[in-house]
Amino acid sequence: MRTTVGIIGAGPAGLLLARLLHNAGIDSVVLESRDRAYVEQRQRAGILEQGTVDVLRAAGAAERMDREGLPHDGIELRFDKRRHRVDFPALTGGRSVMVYAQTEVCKDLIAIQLAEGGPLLFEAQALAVEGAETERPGVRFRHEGREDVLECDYVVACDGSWGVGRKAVPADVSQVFERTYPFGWLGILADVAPSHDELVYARHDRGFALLSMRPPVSRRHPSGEVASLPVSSYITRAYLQVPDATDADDWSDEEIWDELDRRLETSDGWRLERGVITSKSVTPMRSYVQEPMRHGRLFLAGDAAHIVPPTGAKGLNLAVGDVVTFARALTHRLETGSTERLDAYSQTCLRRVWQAERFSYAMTTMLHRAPDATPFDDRIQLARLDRITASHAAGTDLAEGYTGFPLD
Ligand code: RFL
Ligand code: PHB
Repeated sequence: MRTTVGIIGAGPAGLLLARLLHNAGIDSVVLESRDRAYVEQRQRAGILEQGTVDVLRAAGAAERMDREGLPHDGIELRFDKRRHRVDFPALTGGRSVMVYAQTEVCKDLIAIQLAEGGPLLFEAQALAVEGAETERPGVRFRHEGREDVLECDYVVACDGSWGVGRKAVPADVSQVFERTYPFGWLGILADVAPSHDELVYARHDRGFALLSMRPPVSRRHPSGEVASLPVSSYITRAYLQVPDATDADDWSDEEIWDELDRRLETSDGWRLERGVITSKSVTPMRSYVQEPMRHGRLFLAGDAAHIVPPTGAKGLNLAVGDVVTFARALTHRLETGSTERLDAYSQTCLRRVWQAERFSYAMTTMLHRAPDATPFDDRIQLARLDRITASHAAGTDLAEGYTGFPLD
């Protein structure tokens, strides 16, 4: 099997890359180890930055997002039972974000790819990247019980944090920067309308809590038409900071609601609506960057190269930035013969990656309570939050980081 760009992984990075290359007239093959249903149902991100929304629109993959996604113009910070709204457009000159789940982005991109794109093979597991330093790299993979090699001009590893792409970069040319946090997130989905019309990020002495939302699972009218959806039709997505290595089953539904109630409480009588919890899982928190993001003709993109803790809602958006950078660089190479932009890929991506790492780290440390936190640390967190409420400059810094750093 032979193609121009071999893509490992059909998460948001691999799927969007295939779409961008198709639009630029460049052929690719996507290898995905899981089946379609698994990829389409894996619960993850929920917030798209303005730049991600713009890229999906320009790629012709935003029709459903524009109908069903919820544009959000701000978030609420809660601490000391107080509420403070951060107004994104007012602070950033008109930028905002979109609530539209990663599952839906993937479903949309898969449908387009299967209808008009190049091959997308499910249950095709990449085993190794070969010849990254040569002109003819390849991906050895297993599909339908047989081993085969996908020969390519370029390989882009979009295979997430546990993939094989990153392992093909020799240890002596790569450097890893990493931080783990001594806590995780217990995430739930619940069949009840969100209790607030924007996301709520809460700092509490008992730990962090986040109130978010998702579109309802069934959204079609009998006519087949899809209506534009009011927030009241959405369901609740919420997270609680929990100790490292917590088992989701250690928490009963009632305990989860009680804890959300405590951490989200305000002094103005706001109420949290409860409902049936339909999903519960725990995610560890990690910051990770592997440099460089390119080795010969192998390029790393998305979670394959970097992880951020989810507090800043940056992971999916960074993945989008990487593949846009690669697609533009390869298009430039094919149009002009110059490898200048491909050569600069790692440096171009890493600048944005480190800004997102910084932002996610700052949000995480401002809002979570470390197990060894001292009263001094608590006061510093409150002072950081208070600064955001009191200073236009501090509010702008948060709003610019949240709505996203520019792609260029
Ligand atoms: P993915 O989505 O992990 O996709 C990688 C794909 O590669 C496949 N794969 C292989 N295929 C073939 N051969 C192999 N050997 C393979 N090994 C792996 C996998 O099956 C998979 O399909 O990586 P990608 O595309 O880089 O996308 C990254 C995002 O998924 C991730 O950064 C975000 O989900 C992070 N994230 C959030 N990001 C945001 O921008 N906004 C958010 O609000 C947000 N919230 C979150 C999050 C991540 C979370 N978790 C679960 C880590 C909330 C949570 C709870
Ligand atoms: C989500 O809705 O899953 C979500 C929202 C904001 C975050 C992280 C996750 O910062």
